[in-house]
Formats: sequence, C-alpha cells, structure tokens
Amino acid sequence: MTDPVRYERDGGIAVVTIENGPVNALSQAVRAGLDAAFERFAADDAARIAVIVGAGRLFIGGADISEFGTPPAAPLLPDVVGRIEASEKPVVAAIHGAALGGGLEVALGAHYRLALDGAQLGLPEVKLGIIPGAGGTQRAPRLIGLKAALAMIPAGGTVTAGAALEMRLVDRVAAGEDARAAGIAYARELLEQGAPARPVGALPRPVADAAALDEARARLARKARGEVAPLAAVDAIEAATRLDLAEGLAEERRIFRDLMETPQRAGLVHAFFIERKVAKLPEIDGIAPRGLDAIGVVGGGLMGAGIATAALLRGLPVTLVERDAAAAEKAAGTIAGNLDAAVKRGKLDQPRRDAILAEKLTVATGYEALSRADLIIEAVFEDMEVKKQVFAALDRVARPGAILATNTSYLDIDAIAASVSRPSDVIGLHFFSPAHVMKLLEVVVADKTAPEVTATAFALARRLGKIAVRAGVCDGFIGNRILSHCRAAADRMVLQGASPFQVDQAMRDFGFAMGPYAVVDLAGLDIGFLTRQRKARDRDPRDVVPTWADALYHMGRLGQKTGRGYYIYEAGSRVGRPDPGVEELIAKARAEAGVSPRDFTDEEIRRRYMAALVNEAARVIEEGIAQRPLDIDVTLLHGYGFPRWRGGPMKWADMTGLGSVLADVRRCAAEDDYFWRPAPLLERLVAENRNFDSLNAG
Ligand code: 3H9
Repeated sequence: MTDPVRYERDGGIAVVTIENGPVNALSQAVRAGLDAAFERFAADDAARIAVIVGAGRLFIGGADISEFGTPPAAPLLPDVVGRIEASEKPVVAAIHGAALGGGLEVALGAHYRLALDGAQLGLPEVKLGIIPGAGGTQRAPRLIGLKAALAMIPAGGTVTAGAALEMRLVDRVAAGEDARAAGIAYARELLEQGAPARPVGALPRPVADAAALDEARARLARKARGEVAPLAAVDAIEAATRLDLAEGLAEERRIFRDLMETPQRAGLVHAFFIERKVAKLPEIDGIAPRGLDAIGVVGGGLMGAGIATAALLRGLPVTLVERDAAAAEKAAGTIAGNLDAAVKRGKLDQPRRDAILAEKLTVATGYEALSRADLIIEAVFEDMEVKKQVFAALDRVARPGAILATNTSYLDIDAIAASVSRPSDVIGLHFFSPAHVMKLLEVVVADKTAPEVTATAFALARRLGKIAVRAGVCDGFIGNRILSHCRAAADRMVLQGASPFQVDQAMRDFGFAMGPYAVVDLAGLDIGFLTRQRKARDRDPRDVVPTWADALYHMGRLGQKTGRGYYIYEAGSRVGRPDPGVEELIAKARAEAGVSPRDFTDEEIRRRYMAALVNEAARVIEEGIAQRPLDIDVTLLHGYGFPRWRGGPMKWADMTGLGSVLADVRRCAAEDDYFWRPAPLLERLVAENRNFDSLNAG
C-alpha cells in the first residue's frame, strides 16, 4: 500500500499531503503518517513553514468511521493534533471541498487556516452520536467564541468558507480550485511577514455565559429530543469556559469515550453506512442508467405537483399533463406555490424561481406533449382501471426507451406492466408526500422491469437528492405494508383497553416523530377508511376493524384537514389535543366486541408495537419485498419518522436481541395466535444465533 501521507518540500515550505481516498479519512495509517510528517518537519532545518493539504476532492472528511467500535490504535488523533499545534514553526491548513470532524480538528491544530471558496467546514460528530474528540470542543470556542460554538457543534452543522471567515474559523478565503497552490502562496506571504507559530490552544478561554448555555440546552432538549450527544457537546463546550486547554481536552476525551460506547452511537453510525449502501444493488452493479433530460408527469394533484417540483428544483425540465386546461392551470399554481415556499425557506432565490417557471415547466392537456420525455411518472387517482387507461395512452405516445413509472402506493405494478406493450420499461416510483420535501423514494421493481430501468430510477433519486430503496411488488410495498401491520397491532391494543393517546405518547417516548394515531390524523381518516373498504373482501373474521375510526370518518372528522380526528386542532395548529369523544367511541366498540378493557403500561405498548413491526419486517425480507434488512431501516428512517439514533427497526432489534423480540411475539401469540404468528425468518435467525445485520453483508 502506498503511504497515505506525503512529505515534500517546495523551497522552505514543507507540503504535507493526505491521500486516502475517497474522503481522506483519518485512519490509523493517516494518523501515523501525519505524526511522522510533523516529526520530520520539526527536524527539517530547510523547512520553515508547513502546509497541510488533502488530495482529491476534499481536505479531510474526518475520523475513519469504520474504525469506530474497535479499540483505538496509536497514534490517537488528539495526540497528532497536539503535535501539529506544538510545532515551533508555523503550520497552514489549506482546505478545499470539506473539512469535517477530525478534519477540521486537524485544521484547528494548524496555526493558520485558508479555505477555498465553496469549501464546507463543520464538526458533525453529534450526527454520529459522539462529540468532537480531538480538541474541536476546546479549540473552536477559543477561536469563534461561545455563542458561535454553541450554534455550530451541538447541531453538527457545517458552514461555508465565507461564513467561516466571518466567524474567524478561517483566516482567509481564496478563489480557484487548487488548494495546494493557494496554501503555498499563503505560506510564502506568512514567511515574508515573519509570521510566528500561533496555536489556537494558547488563546484565552471563551467567556462563560450561563444564559447562552441554558438557552442552548433548552433548545436541544426540544429539537434533538431523545439524543444524548448534542447535550454532551454543550457540556464539553462549557468545560472550555472553565478549564485550561489540557484539562479541557481531557474532559472532552472522557465524554467522547463514554459516547463511543452508547447504543445511540452504534445506531447513528449504522444509519450513516446503510444510507450509502442502500443504493448498492447487485442487480444494477455496472449497469449504465438511461439518459434523463426531460421528465413527464401525469396528474397535477398534490402528489404530481410535488413530484414536478422536486424535479424542477434540481434543474430537470418537466412537462405535466392534466385532463383539462383548468386542472393544468391549477397544477401550475400548486407548483408555483411550492417554489414560493422554497424561496421562503431560503432553498431558492426569486430570479431562479421565475426562470424555472418560465423555462423549465410546461403544462399541457394532451398526452402527445410527453412524446419526448425520458421518464414519465403517473400520479393519478389510485384506481387500477384509471391507471391502465393512462398507461395505454403513454404506451401510444412515449418514445421507445422512455421509462413509464407509476406513483401508486399499493396497486399491483405487475398488472399495470402487463397492460402495455413494453413491460420491461415499467417501474414503480413511490414518492412520499410532500414529494418535493420528503427524502424517501421507494423504487418498486416489477417482475419484468429491465435492470437499466431500475438503475435509471436510482440515478433519478440521486439527481433529486432523494434516498432510494428497492422494493418488490406487494400491497403497500415495504413501508406502508409494515406501517399497516403496526397500526393493526395498535388497534388491537386500543380495543383491549389502551387509549390511542397513550399509544401515541408511548411511541413518541420511544423516539418516533409522531405516534401512529397522530399520523392517521395527518394522512386523513378517509385514507384509512378507503383502505379498509378496499381490503374488506379479504378480511378474516379474526381481524380487528377499528369501527371507531369508521365512525369518525362518517362524522366527517378526517383529521388535520377538518380540524378534528383523533385530536382536536385549534385554528391552524398542527398539534392537536386529545379528543375525549374518541374514547367514548372506542368504549362503544369494546362493548360491541364484548371486550372488558384492561390497562396497558407504556412499556408493554412499546414492546408490542415493536415486536409487530420487526415480525412483519422479517416477513417482508423473507418474501423478497425488501432484499436486505438495511432497506427496511432506511425506509423507516426516511419515510416514517423512526428515530435515527436507534439506527432503524432492524438495528434496534439486533441491539435489543432477536431472542427477546421473538419471545415478545410468542407471548402475544399465546393469547392471539392469528395476528401474532412468528415470522419464520425471525425464528431461524434466533435458532442460528444470528442477527439481521448478518443479512446485510455483500
Ligand atoms: C470524527 O471525525 C471524530 C473526531 O472528532 C474524533 C476522533 C478522535 N470514515 O458520503 P459519500 C465513505 S467523526 C470512513 O458517498 P460524498 C462512505 O462510506 C467523523 N468512511 O461521499 C463512502 O463509502 P462507499 C466526522 C467514510 O462525496 C465513501 O466514503 N465526519 C467517511 O457524498 C464516499 O462517501 C463526518 O461525519 C469517514 N469519515 O460526501 C463526515 N466519510 O463508497 C462523514 C465517508 O464505500 N462523511 N466515508 O460507500 C460525509 O459527510 C461525506 O462522506 C462527505 C463526502 C461530505 C465527506
């Protein structure tokens, strides 16, 4: 293996280059290389100043995350940074692309920092369940002050080079692409000025500010509910206000090590890696996607307009077809509204918004307008006959090789594909509402879908900034199928005596963004009612039908959109208060079913809900609807408000112990062996003493 750190000299300037693709992570070999380079620099009398640069597309992406969970190997990063800082001769960090986590900490160990325009700098460690562990919490506050450090580190955010200059995180911003040249030029200037070594650690402690610390803690308790690292980051920053550097570094290290051992760290690191692995599928390995230069959308309702917006925001031209001029105009209005909201959120500027509407969006009323599209997404009413009609029209007008996608959330895509002359071009693209905001995209691969069509769907997701998960065809695909099973488990508990509000609270306490009944209110009780109607034919007498939800539907209480569902929403509020009337409807349902209610503890609710989730997820894997457990984790994290710090439900199950989850399923099966049939895959993994993660390999 070639040495990942190079030491060269350009006159009196030592250039230390880190080359450890793809992100120059600070692996043991890099740490050892940096250590050796700075030992050499100290001894190299011809070198008067050093410049640290990263080879490739960025400076340093941070510590090597794949080393987490293994015993740390010397030299440790804090010691390497300490050695750089202690250099008697000045050291410059020349940053391009990104300096993240340990990467920024290396730069903070340097005495002067230059960043190229466009570089991102940050300490994102809390997103991995830890805090900066190589001096970031002690040096950054000395440089940028307490308030800026409190805004940046506990949120794990990044700043641009320009903002970094303003907050004095860097000393200079340079234009261009060549960090090495910019760093050398800066070093020359410093030499000419006789600039000395200037350790950040020698700066005075940041001034203590109890109010700012309190405010940060209160904000994080709200915003980062359930997470330990952000509050720990505040503790470490506070330590910088009262301890000298050496003591502060020791305190930071202690907190860092403790966090390294937490399940939250394991969950968040799992989330990081699976988000990258989810797009790596053997079936599309090495398969080139088709071109994607023009998108067609059929249907301009909320979903179709949202999909069009998502494409437009990423620079893709969109032609949207509606049934008549009035509907087309309405769709254009919805899209314009979406773009206005993006302008308000600072995601887009007004001139670009205007240009997108003027140049990239076409609305039309005839299918012929789609004849040049590379990929057409149908987002019309969820009815097989309607969809088939749309696909017949697309089959007529679409150019050969165009991809025909359906946004259905449950219909049989194999049947849709079978209705056209080119089934291999048909695929499901299940967006989540609002489609221009939600990150998840289920790519539903039908029986006959061609591999390059699947590859193109993944390429589209990347282009749209979305996370794509491969799913197979079944009612509800991965996410909605699991959700509907969890909801059935919750309905069973409610029928037996739990209140929906208790269920919601218990699951929020577990970490879900919303409880299942608050989600029903958000989606609309009409959706659930129609789904139950649709499935009525296949219903087993042992299925629990939430008749109270049907009653709410018939009363016109459809959830947030009517101001009342399970919860009551005061004018315009998106947070409801429990409606006691719902309890009465449920009491009636219990009486009708001859159930005498019993109490549930929150713990029992959580265990049942999670056991149902994992059990159904195991079936989803076994049936090949999800190919790997990680596909389920990513789906639940990005589409269903599952707490990221738990890594996803399959990671949660692995960490809880599959034996314990299976025992819960079996305990429930003892009283209800219809709903609670243990999934064979779960039983097999337990019998073989394996976990779900063992199925993620490869
Ligand atoms: C830290 O620094 C702790 C210190 O404070 C204390 C130490 C004592 N390590 O994302 P991409 C892999 S904590 C190992 O697709 P992009 C990644 O898995 C760290 N591997 O590229 C992928 O592998 P594969 C703080 C890493 O251009 C490949 O590189 N730093 C690491 O879209 C390409 O990644 C962070 O949290 C890593 N640090 O984005 C930054 N980073 O090809 C984490 C990436 O096999 N990284 N890989 O799938 C990122 O945010 C993005 O990767 C980055 C590049 C913005 C750098």
